Amino acid sequence: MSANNKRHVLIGSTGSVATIKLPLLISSLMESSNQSLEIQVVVTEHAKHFFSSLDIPSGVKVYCDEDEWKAWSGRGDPVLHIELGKWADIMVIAPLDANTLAKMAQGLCDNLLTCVVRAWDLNKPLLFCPAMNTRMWQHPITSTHIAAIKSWGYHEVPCVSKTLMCGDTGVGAMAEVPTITKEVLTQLSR
Ligand code: PCO
Repeated sequence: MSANNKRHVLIGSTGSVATIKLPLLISSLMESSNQSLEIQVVVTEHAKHFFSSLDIPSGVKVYCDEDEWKAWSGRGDPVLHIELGKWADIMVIAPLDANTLAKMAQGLCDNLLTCVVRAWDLNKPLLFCPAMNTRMWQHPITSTHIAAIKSWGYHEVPCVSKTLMCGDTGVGAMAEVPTITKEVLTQLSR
């Protein structure tokens, strides 16, 4: 917790079209908590396709891979993925796409977001909100990966069935923003 008693929420967003809801998720968390949260965001390079930084509130910093390298030039400099993990009281990955899910399940860490996750303190809650096309969701590797990351105590906010952005209808849509917000606040109150 920070000096101003605000809890620290780290949002991770990946390369699923559901990242269009990132600005909405931020405002929902701010409003539902009566502004009692500090929020920072880590995005993958592909996530950048789906939102505009103009839609992110000014107090919310959005980090990407480039920031990791800018922050470090020599011994003693902070390592961003470690600092963000220490800063956070909770992490929520919304949306979690099939690629980052697979990386997490295998322990891969080739970008800022997956490095934060690879160094995650398992005493702190980590929520993940899968989002992908139904055909990906239904492939058997998906449940194998989800079971692996749940076995470490990560909490799933399950995806829902609806007409997806590509026009297909079926399971694979990210949970609704109010559902995610409620889960974050519940986990923080534990
Ligand atoms: C479609 N893929 C997707 C990904 C998951 N979709 C969703 C929802 C959004 C709209 O409500 C985009 C959030 O459909 O999470 O649609 C084809 S690959």
